[in-house]
Amino acid sequence: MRRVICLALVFFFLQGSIDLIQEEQGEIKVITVDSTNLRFNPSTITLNEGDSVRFVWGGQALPHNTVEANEVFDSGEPARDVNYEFFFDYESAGVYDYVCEPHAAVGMQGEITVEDVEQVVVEDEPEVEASTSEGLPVTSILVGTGLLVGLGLSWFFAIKKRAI
Ligand SMILES: [Cu+2]
Repeated sequence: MRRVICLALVFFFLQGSIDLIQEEQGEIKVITVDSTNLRFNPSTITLNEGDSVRFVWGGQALPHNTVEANEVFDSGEPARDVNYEFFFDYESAGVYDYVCEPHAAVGMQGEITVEDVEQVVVEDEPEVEASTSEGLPVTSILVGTGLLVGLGLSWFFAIKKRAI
């Protein structure tokens, strides 16, 4: 009976570990071009690691783009219609300055501050393929360890019972 309880506890613990690996979906913050046609709106934003920024405009009188100072992101050639999204992963905390290349000289620029987010288990965003191929060995190790712990506890209780 004790062995069954031990194994049940071990599996409960394992289930908890697996649940922690689930990731939250970040927010998407939208940046457009304001009515002057030469400014980003808003030009300064703060977001968290795991969030995305989306640059969206359509039917503009002048073509625009968005290029980060260190080429972290780049929407490509200036265009009157743009829908460009960039994801800030869990190692991206920092400040990102960007410009619209054709209008940088007249101050069409902005700044994105990405704040650090504590992550309990996962450090990198796992790729879809990697999670299925690497997920199995990790689970096997956890189950193996769990079984050993369960057997150890059963043995401990058996010894204890005999001692009484
Ligand atoms: Cu521009």
